[in-house]
Amino acid sequence: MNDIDEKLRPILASVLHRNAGEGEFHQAVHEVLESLGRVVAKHPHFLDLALIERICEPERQIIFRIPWIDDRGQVQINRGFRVQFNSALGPYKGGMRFHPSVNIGIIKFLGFEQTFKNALTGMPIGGGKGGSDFDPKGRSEAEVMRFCQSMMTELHRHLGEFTDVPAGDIGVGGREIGYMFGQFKRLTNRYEAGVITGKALAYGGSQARTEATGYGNTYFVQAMLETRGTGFDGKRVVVSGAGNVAIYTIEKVQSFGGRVVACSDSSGHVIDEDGIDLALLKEIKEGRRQRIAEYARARGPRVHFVAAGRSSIWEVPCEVAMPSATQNEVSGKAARALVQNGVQAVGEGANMPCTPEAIRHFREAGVLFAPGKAANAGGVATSALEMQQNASRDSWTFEQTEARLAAIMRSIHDTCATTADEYGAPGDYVLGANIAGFVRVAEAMRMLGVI
Ligand code: NDP
Ligand code: 2IT
Repeated sequence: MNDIDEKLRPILASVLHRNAGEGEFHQAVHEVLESLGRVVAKHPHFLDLALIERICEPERQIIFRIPWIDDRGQVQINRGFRVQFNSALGPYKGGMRFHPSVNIGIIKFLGFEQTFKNALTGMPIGGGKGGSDFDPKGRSEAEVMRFCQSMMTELHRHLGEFTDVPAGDIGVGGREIGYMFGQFKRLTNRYEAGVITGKALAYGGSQARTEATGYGNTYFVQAMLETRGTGFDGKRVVVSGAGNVAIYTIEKVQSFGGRVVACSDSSGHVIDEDGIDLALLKEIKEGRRQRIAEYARARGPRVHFVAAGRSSIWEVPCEVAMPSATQNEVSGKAARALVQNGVQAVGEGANMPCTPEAIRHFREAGVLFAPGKAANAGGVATSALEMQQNASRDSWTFEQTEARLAAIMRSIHDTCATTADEYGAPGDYVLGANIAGFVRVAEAMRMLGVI
């Protein structure tokens, strides 16, 4: 608690007490409150009206049963969640995660982060998150469809283009979004395209939404590197994960001249000194839905597969690290290895992938560090562009949409940098992102009264 301003300590104590056992949520709140001491010192009115207490309390939390029948005729039960965190700036907006680790604390941390992230985009979207402990791995197409339909049978009553707009996250991609939208449309008898984003182009999706999170993180890191007179060209890069965010990070880094030498999934990582063959990775991961060892097998003896638990992907030397798998995947030990190997910049593609200890190491070593709520905001920003296209029954070209994404990422970078300067911590993107996101949400909440 010593790193928190004393006026904010009772707020954190109350969050810890009222959300017992929700470690990831505690971690996310702690990190934001650590930054807010400088805000309340300069602008004490943010302590009024319980603004900070209210921002830490979700507006609504929905937990429900999802029954479905598997291919053997057995009834399966999963738990569904939607945390509608904050709607001061617009309808709740944020993805759905399907992963066996999902619980209320994880969805709450993601919804909390989303609120500040969405504020940083400058777009009219509030924060929310949802998901289920359903594990899509090894499930047939028909099982995934039945599960998505059962989930939406309950969830649809809480959604709407002006109420709450889900999208994808871990375990939820174009296929799942299609099944969820199909069931929403059937239950409501409305073609309300703006109720969900990440749709395929065939039925109201946006160009560049699939690429947006990975591309956006790459734009953000490029902007950080430029502040030190450098860029991706010729740099060794490690990207963890091999899902949506990782794949399109690798694509953009390669187009900027970087060499991505390693990526991973939960079973381990591969090291490819010639640079990841992206067409092959896409075929294995997006097409065949296979494990990452298959990439090493297909590439031949020059590529190594290292099973999870043997050694960490973060021990592979690199100049830029872009963690794009899941929360707390970069430990203090991993950060020390990265720093020892000369890492210059870290861009969080995933949500909260670096532990507080890891962030401390990067900060002390002067490593450029982009926090997820700023660096991975390109995905949700492009979701907001998808909502905009749906509302005006329009669709833009890839080039137009990507140009908007690039401008948004530049603007988020500059907002974080200037906010950090203004609050006496130049180069501290964590502080800049937390403060700029908080101020935008808190100002709107103040104007809307005590609700
Ligand atoms: P995907 O499901 O497409 O890919 C996730 C990748 O991370 C897979 O390679 C997966 O491996 C790995 N992974 C997931 N959980 C774990 C775990 N517990 N341990 C080790 N590896 C794991 O998800 P996304 O790419 O969409 O999401 C990745 C991260 O980016 C998440 O933190 C998400 O919240 C964040 N994010 C996503 C956005 C989006 O638009 N999709 C936007 C902003 C942030 P395996 O297949 O073996 O499980
Ligand atoms: O964490 C995230 O920002 C996402 N999973 C994307 C959310 C969205 O609504 O596009």
